[in-house]
Parts: sequence; structure tokens; C-alpha cells
Amino acid sequence: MIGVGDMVLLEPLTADSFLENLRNRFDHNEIYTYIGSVVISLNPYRSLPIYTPDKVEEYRNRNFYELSPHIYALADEAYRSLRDQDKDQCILITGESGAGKTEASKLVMSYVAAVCGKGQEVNKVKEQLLQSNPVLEAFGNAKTVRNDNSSRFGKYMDIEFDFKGDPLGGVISNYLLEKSRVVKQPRGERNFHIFYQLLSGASDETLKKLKLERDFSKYNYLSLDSAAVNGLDDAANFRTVRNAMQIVGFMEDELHSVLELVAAVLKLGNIEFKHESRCNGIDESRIKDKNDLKEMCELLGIEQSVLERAFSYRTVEAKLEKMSTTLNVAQAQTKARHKVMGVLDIYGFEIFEDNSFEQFVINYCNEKLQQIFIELTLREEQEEYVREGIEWTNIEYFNNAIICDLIENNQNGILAMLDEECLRPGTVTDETFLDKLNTICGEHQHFESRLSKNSKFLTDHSLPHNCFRIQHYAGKVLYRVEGFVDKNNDLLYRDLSQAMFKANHNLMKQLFPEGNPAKVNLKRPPTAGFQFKASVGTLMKNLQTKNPNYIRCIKPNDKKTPHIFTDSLVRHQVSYLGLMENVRVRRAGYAFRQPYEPCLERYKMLCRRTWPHWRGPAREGVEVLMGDLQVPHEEFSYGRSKIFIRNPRTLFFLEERRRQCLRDLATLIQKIYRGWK
Ligand code: AOV
Ligand code: MG
Repeated sequence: MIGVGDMVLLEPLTADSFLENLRNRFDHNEIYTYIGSVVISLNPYRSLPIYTPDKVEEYRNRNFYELSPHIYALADEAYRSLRDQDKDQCILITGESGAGKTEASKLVMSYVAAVCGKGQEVNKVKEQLLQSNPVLEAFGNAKTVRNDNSSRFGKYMDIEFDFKGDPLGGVISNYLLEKSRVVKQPRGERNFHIFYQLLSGASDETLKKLKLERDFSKYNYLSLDSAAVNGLDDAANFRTVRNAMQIVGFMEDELHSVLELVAAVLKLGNIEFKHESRCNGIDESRIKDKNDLKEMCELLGIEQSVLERAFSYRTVEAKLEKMSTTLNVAQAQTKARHKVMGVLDIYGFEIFEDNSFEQFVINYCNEKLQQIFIELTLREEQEEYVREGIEWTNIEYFNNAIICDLIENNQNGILAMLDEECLRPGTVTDETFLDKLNTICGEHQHFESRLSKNSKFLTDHSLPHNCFRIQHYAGKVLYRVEGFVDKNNDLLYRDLSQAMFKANHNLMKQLFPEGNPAKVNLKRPPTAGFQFKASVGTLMKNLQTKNPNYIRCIKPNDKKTPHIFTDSLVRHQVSYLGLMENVRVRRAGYAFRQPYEPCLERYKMLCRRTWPHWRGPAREGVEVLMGDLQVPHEEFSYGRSKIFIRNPRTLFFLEERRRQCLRDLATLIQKIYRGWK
């Protein structure tokens, strides 16, 4: 074993020794390290030979601490406790942009797929679950400055299993796609992968049908300077995505419809407008060159005049809906209760040069996830000791609840204020929103205001124009308010959705149900911020009903390069992720705990007095057992309902004794059997 595999056993424990241990292991290709049952994962930025079928076999059905740390051990533990103990699981993957969350989520899924049930039907479900990844990534991932394959949407996937632990299907929820990227990308970044994949990988014939040219530079929406990405084969990926779409269940004509929409978006981007003043003094926009419009209309089966009218009277923004996909519905409809494993892979915390509404939402989502980690790992753990009557000294940690509150508080949170501004009659601009923020959250608050300043809302005189700054758990971020009001309103003018609904194109129609004139809804749709807050809230509640498994991803350098471990970067992440506190809580406490009954059941064979039946209370049985096995007193404590074991080694010892006992038993049975023959 290189260094210390579980930080709980690190001696002495300091920020330096923690870092040194990570670095030492990273230098020897050991990218995984534990803190108890939490897995720290360092992004190696190169493919390591540690995900082979042999490795899967190695980790299969083994106890968490038996082998060297691996993400497979966590996946195995989660799957087995789902299958054998009927406990719904969730896998929570956190870390900043580029730290390896999406890769980790795929590794967990592929491990579970490899070890769970077999058979034709089951294999089909597994394939569908796995192949949903390339499809979603094509449409929802893009190259950013931080990550060449950055998730621009949050994803939560519930994988459902039957009572035997065979997969039945999955439900995927997507959270707020960064749709502004379709129209505009920051310098050095790309649009969503699918555009480049289609132009590079489709056959000449397909492109012709879609009225497209292969050349990226023909399209305004595809930035020129960064079209090719090192190590990304867009053409090959197009074939992968096509194939994946077929496996997931798209029929050939549906697939083509999707590509038609992609092509239409590219055409849309090329339509340019010019202003024309009319005699009544009203400015009107007119389309400059109508060829792209014509082709777009042909692709979508829309009458050109209809679309032209819709375009000319309003401005346009492309709209993509939040969607939820159910795979394999037929099977998922069985009556029995399903066991569920949820895998959460969101967009990581990000700080760009220019941060807008999207980053605000992404970072808020990361705050919520950090909050759930604190709630469940740090706070819960401490509270459990108190509940169980076990001696405990409090450990200080930074609780980011104050930042969540700054953003989501119903009365004076930033999102609430943004909504208030968006709904207020009169002239509303990004600036009026900022003024309001500064008045309520900042120092310039009214004297009579009852609200106190939130220390995480930073105001000082160095703030650039039109910006506000938040001290997030992972660092300070400067947000520019430009676009906040529009993006939050997220309004699509009705004449435009009605034009789209008139399209002789099924898929397009489905995307704009609100364009159906028979279903005109005059009610204002909820704002983007409101919807996001609500769906994140529901997600957090859902996660709290499941048994959490944590993967904490760390980015070793910001060059997207292997073999480089930048101390200052890693140190910063270790600090804001609260990993040291995590170890301290774990150490001050106990690595394992188990209610008395199952503990006695599992180990009673190790002691004559408890085997085969113990007649008294389970707790007394466990006491007899521990005494007989001569486990040192300082190694465990008796709580009200559980035994707490301080050190993983004690558990190893018990497990090893149990295995030995089972082996002896098997040999004995064999002997008896042979004797009979
Ligand atoms: P992210 O999901 O955390 O960022 P990814 O999972 O996309 O980050 O990882 C970024 C890149 O790092 C991948 O494309 C791989 O090249 C590499 N990588 C990550 N994990 C591994 C691994 N275990 N083995 C080999 N290479 C790896 V973001 O989605 O941006 O927050 O929004
Ligand atoms: Mg990702």
C-alpha cells in the first residue's frame, strides 16, 4: 500500500500530511483515497488500467476495506446494501469543474451494470442505461476553459431494481441546461458537442438532406477559434451518439427529426436582422438575407411567411425544456416496490472571468450539495453520538447554510429579489435589480430595515460596475448582473411559440405545446430561478431519504494534464470541501456502527456462548461476544441501540475470524459427507 489508504489512519493529521499523502499516492497512480466510507478521487487526466473486467471481479462482493481504495469498492458497497438490505442508495459526486464527476458517475454505473443480473432482457436495460450517457453528453456538454467535456446541465438518474437486484430501468432528471451557450460562447469555448459532431461525422448524403455544409465557419453559432479540441474525435463521437440513440430507443425517423432540429438551430443562427424605421416612428426588424430562413422553414415544415412575421415583431431566444425520460417504461410499471440507486452528477463549481446567471445557478447548486454533505456527514454524525449517549467533543466546521440562505431565502434571498424585480410593474432592468440587492443584502441598507447584512454578500469599493460578489464556500465569485432579469424571466413570445407549433414537424410541435392556440395560457410561467430552486429543493429532499455514498473529486492541476499535482490548488480544494473536518469527525468518533441485533446475528458463530442461539437481549449478547474475542475496550463503545467500533482494523479482525469460521465449517461438512459415502 502506498501511503495511507484511509485518511482516518493518518498520523499525524495535519493539512500538510494530508496533502503529502494525496500527492504520494497520486505519484504512484493511486488516485483513490478514503476518509472512512467517503472516496476522494483525484483526476489522473489519462487512462489508467484500473477499470478492467478483472478489477471488477476483484472488487465484487468484497468488503469495503479489504482491498486498496477504489471507486468500485464504493459502487459495490452501495449495490450490495441496496440488494441485500433493501436500502435505497444515492451516489453524491461533488467537486469543481473538471475534477472528474461525470467520469466517476459513469464508472459507478458501469460497475453496477457489470455486477447486477444477467439475461437478455436485463442486458438490454443495462445497455440503455449506459448509452444514455453519450446521448446526453452530446446535447448537454461542451468544451469550456475548465473542462473539454464540461456538463452544462445537472443530471440525476434513478436506476430502479427489482427485489433480486436486477435493473428494471431508469428515470433521468435534468436540471437547467445552460442554453445561452447555443447562441453565444465565451472565447476559447465551444457550443454543445452535437453541432460539431454532426458536421464532422454525418455522411455527405445526410448533410445534404439537412441542407448543411461541413465547414464550421459557415455557422455563426460555432465559434471559429476553438472548433477543434485536442483528443476529441467529433466524427467518431457522432457515430457513437447515433448508435447510442438507437439503443436508447430512438427510431430512425425520430433520430432524423432530432438532427433536423439541430440543423434548424444552425440555420437560425445565420439569420441576420436589420433595423428599419417606419413612418410611424416604430423600429422594426427585417431579415437581411432570406436563404437561411427559407431552408430552416423547409427543414421544419413551416410556412416562411409565418415564421418571418413571428421573427419580425419580436426578438427570439431558443427554448429547451426541462425533461424527464423514462427508459423501459413497460418493465418499470410492475407493482412491487422498487429499490432505487440515484446517481447525481451536476455541473461543478465554477469561476470564470465573466460570471453570469448560469454560474450563479451552478454555484448555488454546488452550495446545496455541500450543505447536504455537511448535514449528513458532519452534523448527523455528531448528533448521532449525542443520541446514542456516547461521549463526544464538538468539532468546528464551516457550515455554508448562511450562503444557501443568502441565495434562496424566501423573503430576502437573491433569487426572491430577482423574482420580485421580474414581476414588478414599471421599468425593470438589471441595474434596478442590483440596486435592490445592494440595499437589502449590502451595507447600504436602509436604517430602518430589520434585515441584517449577510456577511457572505461582499460589498467594497473595488467592485466593478454592475457586479456583485459572493463569498461561496469554494471561493469568492464576482457576478455581472447583465442578463439576469432576461434569463430569469425566460420568456418566449407567444407568436413565436405559435409559429413553431404550426410546424409540420412532430418533434418541433411537441417542444412548443404552449404554442397551441387552443391552449392559450395567460398565466405567467414561473421564472427560471424559481423553477430551479424548487427542483433542487425536491431533489435534496429525495436524496435525504436515501443512504448517501460520497465521491469527492479533486482536480490536481488546471492544465488538464497528467502527472501534475499543484499543491496550492489541491490544498484549496481539500480545505473548502471540508475534508480535514471530515477526518476529524471520523477519528474523534467511530469508523463503524451497527445496531446490536444484526451485529450479533453476523458474528455470533465466533463465540460458544452466543452460538447457535442467544436468549437474552442482543446488546448483552454482543457484550459477551466482544469479551470472549478479547477486543480491547478502547476499540468500541456501547450506544443505546448500536455498537460503535472505532477502527476499521477491528472490523477486519471480526470479518476475518468469521470467514475462517465459515471455511472450517465447510471443511467439516465435506469431511462428514465423505465419511457417509
Ligand atoms: P466534471 O464532470 O467534474 O467537470 P469530468 O468528469 O468531465 O469532470 O472530467 C474531465 C476530464 O478529466 C475527462 O474528460 C477525462 O479526460 C479526465 N478524467 C476524469 N476522471 C478520469 C479518470 N478516472 N480516468 C481518466 N481520466 C479522467 V464539469 O462537468 O465541467 O463540473 O461542469
Ligand atoms: Mg461533468
